[in-house]
Amino acid sequence: MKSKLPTIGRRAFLLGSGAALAAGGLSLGTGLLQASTGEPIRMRPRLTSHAFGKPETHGLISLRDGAPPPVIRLRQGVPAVIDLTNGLDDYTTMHWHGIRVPNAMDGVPYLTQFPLIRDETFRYAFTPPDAGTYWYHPHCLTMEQMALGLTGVLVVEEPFDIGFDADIALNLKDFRLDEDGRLLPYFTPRGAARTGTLGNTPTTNWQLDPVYDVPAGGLVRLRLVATDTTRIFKLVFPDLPGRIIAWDGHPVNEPVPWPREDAPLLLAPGQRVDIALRLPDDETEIALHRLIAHAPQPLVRLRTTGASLNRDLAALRPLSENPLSMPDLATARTHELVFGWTPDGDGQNNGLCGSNAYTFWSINRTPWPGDAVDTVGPLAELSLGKSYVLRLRNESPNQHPIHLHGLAFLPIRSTLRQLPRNWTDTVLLLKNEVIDIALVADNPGDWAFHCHVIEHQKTGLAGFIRVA
Ligand SMILES: [Cu+2]
Repeated sequence: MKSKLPTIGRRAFLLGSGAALAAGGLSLGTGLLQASTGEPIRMRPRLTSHAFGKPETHGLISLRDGAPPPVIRLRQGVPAVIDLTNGLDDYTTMHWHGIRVPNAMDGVPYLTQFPLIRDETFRYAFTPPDAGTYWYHPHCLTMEQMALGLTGVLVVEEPFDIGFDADIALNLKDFRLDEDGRLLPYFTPRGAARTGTLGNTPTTNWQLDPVYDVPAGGLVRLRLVATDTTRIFKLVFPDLPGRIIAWDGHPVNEPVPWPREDAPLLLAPGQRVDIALRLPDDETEIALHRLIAHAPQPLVRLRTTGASLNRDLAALRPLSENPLSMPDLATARTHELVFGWTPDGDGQNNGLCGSNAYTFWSINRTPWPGDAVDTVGPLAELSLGKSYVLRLRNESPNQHPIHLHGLAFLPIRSTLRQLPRNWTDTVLLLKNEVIDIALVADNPGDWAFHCHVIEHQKTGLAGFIRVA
């Protein structure tokens, strides 16, 4: 028999944004939201302030005052209702990254809904088909609102208990601040035309060096979510018994190597990785690291407390399979999509949802000029229920995490490396790499398809794919 903490004790270790879950329910104040009683979850983006080890930074955006957007917990197969009320003077919408929602719930301005003006409410109602780790962020004024903090983790719980003693969501994001805590420009034309404008203040759940208490000898699930607008994280995990259990929400089909300092794991904007870790038996401190200019820097520290729970990784139940359709490669038609640097394009010169007057990037030689456009049609038209291969060809010397809304896909081959065939919604294209991805077009609608380096997205590296 495996040893377990009593229910309340186990739940007390469910951490979101650094706040513990109160016995008897979840509420906004604890940093967790859950659709449990059929009551809608209410979200209201608003301006707030927070201190990142410096004088307070003003002009941030969150759903809470002085704290990061909360972790939302939904249940697989259970309907969720989220009312978004815009508390900002600017337009906004919300997108549920990686969740296979109905198209009208996808939160993409002009493509699936009109953006909200101040105090306007939009009801998002969907039933998450897949368990796993996802996240949410606005899709209008994406650059500004995400850079200012509006990115949150969304957990879809499995229908049964996997057997962890603690479950911690880690929202990885850099801010760009001066010495007095003032916000520096997060969008620069120079950055947008190259790697992007990197932040200088690395945070996890908006904290510089968070430490969480975890039970000694216990099994912890860590959900790492790259919500930064630019940074491709290089992750190093501690030399402890553990394994990567899910990639971009879905249980892994093929093992992903445990990353070490000489071979870090790349986690690009939009991507998630879930790990299971067996904690040391004694009271000590362990850390997960990210490499910054080859130097390891802790992104979270875990302090083991209490008598050892003596748990065994083998006692964990396997994650439940998500209901995904396996593409039929024998009948799949191929569409090629070329990502390139196409300088000096004209953008949509009206600023709608943060559109720029110029573009640098293109898909199939066509720069996406801005959010409210009707001059550019779909990049590909897929027949509902059919299998496809999308050949993603990076003709630029920069890396691009390419994200497709509404559908999950499998990478099936790369010109540069061996890629595990794990389900994903965001695949990192290395410089000059070509990756074939395969999918079944089983969710109808116009699905946004773009680079998740937001400066690239907002200067042309975007478009949509139609499934009908
Ligand atoms: Cu890009």
